[in-house]
Amino acid sequence: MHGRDARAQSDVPGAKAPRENSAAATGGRSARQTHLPPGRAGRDYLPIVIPNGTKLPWKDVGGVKVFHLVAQEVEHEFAPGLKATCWGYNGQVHGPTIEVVEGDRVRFYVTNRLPAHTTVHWHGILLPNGMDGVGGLNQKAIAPGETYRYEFTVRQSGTGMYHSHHDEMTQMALGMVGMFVIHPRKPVGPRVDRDFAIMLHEWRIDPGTNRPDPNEMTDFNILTMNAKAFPGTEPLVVRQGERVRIRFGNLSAMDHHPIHLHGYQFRITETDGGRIPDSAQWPETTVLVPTGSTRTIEFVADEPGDWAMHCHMTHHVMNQMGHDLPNLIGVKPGGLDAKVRPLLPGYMTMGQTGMGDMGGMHHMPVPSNSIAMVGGKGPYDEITMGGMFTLLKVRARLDGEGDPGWYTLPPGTQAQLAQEDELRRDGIDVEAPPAAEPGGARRG
Ligand SMILES: [Cu+2]
Repeated sequence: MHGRDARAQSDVPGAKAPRENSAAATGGRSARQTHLPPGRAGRDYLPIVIPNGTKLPWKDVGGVKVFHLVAQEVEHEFAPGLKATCWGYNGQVHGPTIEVVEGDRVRFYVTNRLPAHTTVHWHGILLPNGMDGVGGLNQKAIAPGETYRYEFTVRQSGTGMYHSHHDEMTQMALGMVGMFVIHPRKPVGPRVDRDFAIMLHEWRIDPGTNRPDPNEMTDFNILTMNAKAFPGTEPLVVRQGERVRIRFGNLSAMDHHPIHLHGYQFRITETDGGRIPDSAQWPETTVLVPTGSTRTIEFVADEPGDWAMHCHMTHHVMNQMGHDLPNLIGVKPGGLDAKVRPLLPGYMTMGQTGMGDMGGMHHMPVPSNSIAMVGGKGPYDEITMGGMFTLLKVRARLDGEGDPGWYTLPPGTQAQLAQEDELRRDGIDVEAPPAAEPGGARRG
């Protein structure tokens, strides 16, 4: 017996992992004797929550979890005002999340309703070679109209993904990706109260067009969490004191995404290679999710409020931003606008103070089927963010599972316009700020 068999056996109590070349591994009769009964929500695991997302249903057929995945064209809304014709699964972009339990026997029927061939690769999932889904290498590609069957026993726990592995560049750029969450059969690590999954992705959708452009290599202009760009993203809602897990997957074409959570320190507890031993976890406030990877974080939500969570690449929190703009910061247009208007009615020079005024609330007109570069409605002002941005809403009390609305700040805990008497009291002269001290020289 080699090491891989030994590990798989110890990971799945009571389940004998099939060797790669055994009848079990190739879907033969003995395979059905090696798996465990289908894991059930509530009894075997806490179901995950997918903001803006869906799950793929299954049925129990003789102790096997049977799924049906349909690859097809999907009309998808990225945020109010922006729709595009994408490719996805079962009417969803991205595909519905697959949620199973270690030791489950799973059977996926994959029907291709696209105009092109496709396959499904189960990314990060340990399985027999012939089930790996690389078109041409492990199987014939699934022709339009055909239905293929994939079947294997799940012998790990953690967070994986699935995606097309035929003409990846086109099909993944059009949305053909999804999460594949596997709960452990026996609990691992501290019990969590909330378990979220978020897929990160990037797209090129030129204003006024209605199909993502798969040929784009560098200049992506729609950055999404579960295929939504802010202000289309749904918040993560938790009760104060709960232990929270967030699983991030990234199948962006070209970019890694450093996801920053405000207000908290967390630990990175899992990669797609499995659980990180407690002794090897370290604290972070930003988790880098490389493309082709998953990262899982955990923390106790002990501080109430509305906390921002977003990619920290600043161009990834913009919507449909063109990057070949001249730099207008500090430019004084003078009489320019008046001179240009006879040629371009309604012309107005913009961007002299940045992009903060490009939001939807400042009645900037945008082309049809496009969204403002930034801007969601906040309780105090416009939130000048877009793209890969969402909120963690932590509340002492929750009524139901829905969005609890905006957080009511306790009196005296919010940044305010400074008052004259405060400035006087603290010796602040706004016209004569103190000179900065040298940082490198020894003082005194
Ligand atoms: Cu990013």
